[in-house]
Amino acid sequence: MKEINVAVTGGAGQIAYSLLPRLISGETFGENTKVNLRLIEIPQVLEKLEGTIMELIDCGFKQMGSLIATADIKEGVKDADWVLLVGSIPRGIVIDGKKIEERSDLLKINGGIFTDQGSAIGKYAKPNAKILVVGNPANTNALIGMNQANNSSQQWFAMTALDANRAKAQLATKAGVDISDVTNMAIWGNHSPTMYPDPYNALINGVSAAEVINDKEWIENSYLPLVQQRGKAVIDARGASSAASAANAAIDTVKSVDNPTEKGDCFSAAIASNGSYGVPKGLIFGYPLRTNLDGSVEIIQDIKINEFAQSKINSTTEELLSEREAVKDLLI
Ligand code: NAX
Repeated sequence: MKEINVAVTGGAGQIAYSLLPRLISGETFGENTKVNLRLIEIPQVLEKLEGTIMELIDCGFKQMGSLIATADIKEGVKDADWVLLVGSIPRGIVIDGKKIEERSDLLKINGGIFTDQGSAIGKYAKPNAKILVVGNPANTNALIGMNQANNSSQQWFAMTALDANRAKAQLATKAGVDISDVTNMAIWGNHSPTMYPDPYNALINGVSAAEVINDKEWIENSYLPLVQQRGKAVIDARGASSAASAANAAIDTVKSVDNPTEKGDCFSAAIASNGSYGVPKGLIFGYPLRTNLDGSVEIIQDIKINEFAQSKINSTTEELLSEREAVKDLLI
């Protein structure tokens, strides 16, 4: 059996609870790959993490390799092939007597975490490691981590696959088709309410979804908020943020990066911009991506951007630029 090392931060959190069994069940990395898990948590939570580990052992998956629980990021990411950065500090937490409500404060606090994690990944993870940031604010956390890692042979992603799955589901429901009939769904920009889920280039059975639905008012005024606010709707209903669907999206992303993309389709994740579509270089920006047969991941070019799409792409770019400005002290 082939072996890989997978490091996950936030191992005792609710997303990890759904994610970890699926990483070692053969589903994500294949039946013939043994997965060595390195679970990284803050020291106060290591005891709780033991409970999750007991359950992982009790699942009895034959693809489960070694299991390490640690609060030491260097030990956790050593020789990692994949690093899933799920852990972060949530909005609303009280630190030094102050309730953290502002996005700018959240950016700085989590930014501090991602400087140490990024630098450890750059030094100790494998040279070809792939890193997926789930913890919010995901794009800017990835920007900080990638910057600190300063290792161009590694590849950083921020997760927008949950947004893409939500965007496909809403189109399928509206058009009365199966979700598998919806392809080519791109999420442009930030994993935040400014993201742009693209209904014009998404396809329903090979035809533009916007054309199939043929309701411009719904597409431009109802569809976007439905997708953009779906996370909040889940919190309102469940009293907790999306966990099973977030874990599923992380697995979708790993599989999309590790396997060639079907012809005519794309997958969604945020990666460092190379200037494509006029987005400033280096911003971690959600793009339609493709994995090639040689394993390289590229931004799909020549997608038609109409005026409506361009205005949305401009707004989400502005937001990412202001986030970058807010954390500029953490960038090297
Ligand atoms: P939880 O609060 O259940 O778990 C987070 C865990 O991270 C906790 O156990 C905490 O102890 C740990 N942690 C905090 N700082 C850490 C550090 N420095 N090193 C290691 N572990 C650390 O949150 P959960 O619901 O699992 O969500 C995790 C993150 O995913 C949040 O930031 C959340 O906002 C984000 N999400 C991102 C999504 C995306 O699409 N990109 C969607 C789902 C989710 O909202």
